Amino acid sequence: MCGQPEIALVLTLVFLVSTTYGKCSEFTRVSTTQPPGAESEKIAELNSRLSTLETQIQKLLKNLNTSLPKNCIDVKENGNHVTGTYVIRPKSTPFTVLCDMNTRNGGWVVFLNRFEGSQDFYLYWDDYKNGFGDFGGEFWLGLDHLHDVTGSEYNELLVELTDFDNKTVYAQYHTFRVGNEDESYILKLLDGFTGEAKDSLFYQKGMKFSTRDKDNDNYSGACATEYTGAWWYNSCLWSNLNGQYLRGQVKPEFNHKGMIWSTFHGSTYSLKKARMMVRPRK
Ligand SMILES: *[C@@H]1O[C@H](CO)[C@@H](O)[C@H](O)[C@H]1NC(C)=O
Ligand SMILES: *[C@@H]1O[C@H](CO)[C@@H](O)[C@H](O)[C@H]1NC(C)=O
Ligand SMILES: *[C@@H]1O[C@H](CO)[C@@H](O)[C@H](O)[C@H]1NC(C)=O
Ligand SMILES: [Ca+2]
Repeated sequence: MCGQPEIALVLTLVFLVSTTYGKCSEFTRVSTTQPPGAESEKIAELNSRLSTLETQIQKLLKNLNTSLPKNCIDVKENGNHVTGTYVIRPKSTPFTVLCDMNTRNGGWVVFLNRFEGSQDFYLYWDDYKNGFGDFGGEFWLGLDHLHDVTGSEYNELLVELTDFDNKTVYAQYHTFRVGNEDESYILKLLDGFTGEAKDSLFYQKGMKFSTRDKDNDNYSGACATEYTGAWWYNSCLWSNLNGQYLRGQVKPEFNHKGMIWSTFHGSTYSLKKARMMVRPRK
């Protein structure tokens, strides 16, 4: 990671400061027999050395702050071409993301990854807000982070879907933005569709996010509990990529409850893999 030399420097400085403090207390202990003038001179000198160190630490911390990449395109432009986890800082607080550096020229922040069904996705508002799972397996990055990434810069969205014949199709959107928690992470912007998966998301555009414990949909019942997922439900869905992992064709009673994208195999086929990812658009 690019910040490590700076961290080492900061730690060295912190060590220097603490040893200086150490000397200072030692000095106070042994100095009682010395003339009072010499003592205050030495203290003044130590104080000025301390404030120099403080200034240097501040400067280094600031550099560390501003040198963090804002997104996975920045990470890539810093010379990292390997898919993996990186620390980004799109807004004020840094956090770790998985950057896909291979798909369609790379630079994607992956916010949903499912491929084998080991992670439970029928979870609650706080889980979807904060994220769950792990970057080495299946995960949801979290809506706060998704808002941090897409809330101010214009981002494009890539949805990658794979069926049980290992056929992969894409849905790509030129513009994608999710609101903040006060806006219930509304699917604010969604435009410029292309892709052979066809568009199963536009019906969810403009909708707030709903989970099994928070009904923000446009339906008299609760879509999230009726269709066992968490999504930008309208009344209710053409897609449900956080639905149950049901492995291919399902019985009629599981209609719309699987990990579905209606325009690719319909609402009774639960897909094998799904990924959703964003990057700043050019
Ligand atoms: C680093 O950034 C954080 C978040 O913006 C801020 O709170 C902190 O004061 C910054 N630190 C420095 C040394 O600038
Ligand atoms: C799909 O890919 C997996 C992993 O490469 C393989 O084990 C499986 O046999 C493939 N399935 C089909 C239907 O080709
Ligand atoms: C919500 O439902 C009402 C009534 O069916 C409809 O008029 C409205 O357009 C819907 N809202 C959205 C965002 O689709
Ligand atoms: Ca409702």
